[in-house]
Amino acid sequence: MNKAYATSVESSRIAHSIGTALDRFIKINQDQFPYASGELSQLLRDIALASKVVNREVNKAGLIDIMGAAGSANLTGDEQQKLDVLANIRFSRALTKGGEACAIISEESETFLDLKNQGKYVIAIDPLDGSSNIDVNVSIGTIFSVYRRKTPVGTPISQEDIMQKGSEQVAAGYVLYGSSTMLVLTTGYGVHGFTYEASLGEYFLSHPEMRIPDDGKIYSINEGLCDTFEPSLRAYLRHCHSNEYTARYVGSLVADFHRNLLKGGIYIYPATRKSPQGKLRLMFECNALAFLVEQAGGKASDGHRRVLDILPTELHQRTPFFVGSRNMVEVAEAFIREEAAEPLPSENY
Ligand code: AFP
Repeated sequence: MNKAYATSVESSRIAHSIGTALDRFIKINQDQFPYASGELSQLLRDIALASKVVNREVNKAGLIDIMGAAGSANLTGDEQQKLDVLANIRFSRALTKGGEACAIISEESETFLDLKNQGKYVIAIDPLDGSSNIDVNVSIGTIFSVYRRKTPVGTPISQEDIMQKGSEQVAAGYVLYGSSTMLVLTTGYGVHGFTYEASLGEYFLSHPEMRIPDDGKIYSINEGLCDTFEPSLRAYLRHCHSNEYTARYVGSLVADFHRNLLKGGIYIYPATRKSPQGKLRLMFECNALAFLVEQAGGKASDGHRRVLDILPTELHQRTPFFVGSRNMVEVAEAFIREEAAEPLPSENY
């Protein structure tokens, strides 16, 4: 081969490897997966496949009549969007057909779905989080948790299989439908991010071994609700102001979480007057992100205790949520502990 030609090929895009596809990554790392029998790998492939379909639908949301409200409300009173409904169907169908999941609990459904099969895994999923952002073209996401069923295969699904603590997750992740689409995943061996290459129809490993910085300068909270927060939290916000932290709040949990994971920061959805237990759901939103953040070196708390240690008593249970850089979450917790010492915020705001 002519040397000049070889050099030009070398410096061209052809010379660069396309990278590790999700399937390959799962295969290579299968022995690291809990209960490495191949079933969890297949389950993750099923979720990835459904997310590609949802990604396609999210991307054409403005083109066809799937934007806007579906005209119904889900159990927790949120207006269901058409895309919420579509995403719920896509994920449920993929998981049902895949055969590895024995039960699905979804933020969009009142009770769990017993698939009455030989599957060993229970899936908790928020098929499309941040749906109020769909109509305005802002990033949205899917959040999922994977648990191992506790009762023997072949018997009906019981409460014991469904109401598990977050610490019992065997895998968790999210898909961010943003400026690019990413799947971020943990099976308890670190956190890995995969970016979707639409023309190849594949996720490729783009962010191996993700670590959240121990400290950050970003705080993410709906500060418009400030007057309804506990005094201790308002004191923490004054701490953020006096340190000139940067306020960033998309209002799409996955997008806010992802940014803080990469840059360092804290996301808070606290107790408010309207929602004394916070707005976010323990089993559909908080547990997965808590598992991911811990695997990335960060922390997730309800202000007092580790989120992953909370034993759920209701399917749609809510919890206050403080998640992000370890030191920032610990400082926020310290403010919460000192609640009684704080002056009334109305005197200061
Ligand atoms: P929607 O799905 O109703 O848009 O709610 C999104 C969400 O659960 C979470 O993604 C956001 O961080 C949070 O609610 C935003 O809530 P506020 O609008 O009360 O700030």
